[in-house]
Amino acid sequence: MTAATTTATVPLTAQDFKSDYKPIWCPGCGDYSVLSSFTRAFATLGIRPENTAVVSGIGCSSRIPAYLTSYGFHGVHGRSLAAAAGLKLARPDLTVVVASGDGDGYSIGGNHFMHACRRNVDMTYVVMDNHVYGMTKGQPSPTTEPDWDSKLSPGGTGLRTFHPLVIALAAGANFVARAFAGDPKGTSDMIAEAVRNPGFSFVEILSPCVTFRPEQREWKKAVRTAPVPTTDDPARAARYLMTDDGFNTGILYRGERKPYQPSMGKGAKKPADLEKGFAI
Ligand SMILES: Cc1ncc(C[n+]2csc(CCOP(=O)(O)OP(=O)(O)O)c2C)c(N)n1
Ligand code: SF4
Repeated sequence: MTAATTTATVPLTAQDFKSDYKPIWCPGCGDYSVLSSFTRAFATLGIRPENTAVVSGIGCSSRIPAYLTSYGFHGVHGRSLAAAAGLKLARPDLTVVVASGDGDGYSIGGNHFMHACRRNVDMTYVVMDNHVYGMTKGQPSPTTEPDWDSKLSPGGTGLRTFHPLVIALAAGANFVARAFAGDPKGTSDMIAEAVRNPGFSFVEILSPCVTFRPEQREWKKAVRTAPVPTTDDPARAARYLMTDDGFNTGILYRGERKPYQPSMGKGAKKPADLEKGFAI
């Protein structure tokens, strides 16, 4: 970002949100496109890097904060939502976006996922789902098809898949959407909408891992816009999602739950006072 663009009056472009670090993802990885959707969404929202924090865990997808000029926190595997919730509660003025993968978010972080939906802290959770652990070389994840045959899971796991969108609805997420990395404009619009929506917003992005799941290059032929309008009825959205094939994109649910706000009344400690307790 140039010095001229650091003043609040100058509108920022997507480029202003790109850091000088070059992504090291495999050529063709869907995460490149998701990164562009992040920067495009941030520019559209008119937010500023100094007022934005992107928090992640571990995985190829979780590298995203390093490639952005916003504040970033690349934490431990599966714990991004806990770190992000703490950050948002301590600094409600920041726009907080969390980036994750299906291993990071639904396996080791699965418990945090459900409770983040339930708590409804005002932040946006973006999961790049490639139905595999990419970073650790191709183990099956909770969203891997039961019959996916690979060197590490000969004959497939035989396990039914986790259904992230339905689980998010059942647990109380306030915004539930599915996007496809191959549609960067649609994905950036969806991320921007998710950030605008108060409360916990969840955007699942189908983001192909071309190295361990090369067949996912064909996803572009399977994805389509969901033939149903956005609903404010979680049961209706869940019923639809339970029977779809996982390739319908769009904002499937938008609710009106009030975001969680901790009590700041009499006796409540301010973050600065809490920090004093840890001073060495
Ligand atoms: C506590 C802990 N357990 C396991 C690992 C090893 N590990 C690193 S990334 C990863 C899976 C990442 O998969 P996913 O979230 O789907 O991201 P992708 O690489 O596919 O984007 C695992 C198991 C770790 N870093 N820390
Ligand atoms: S291993 Fe898969 S997810 Fe990781 S960078 Fe390569 S293509 Fe992307």
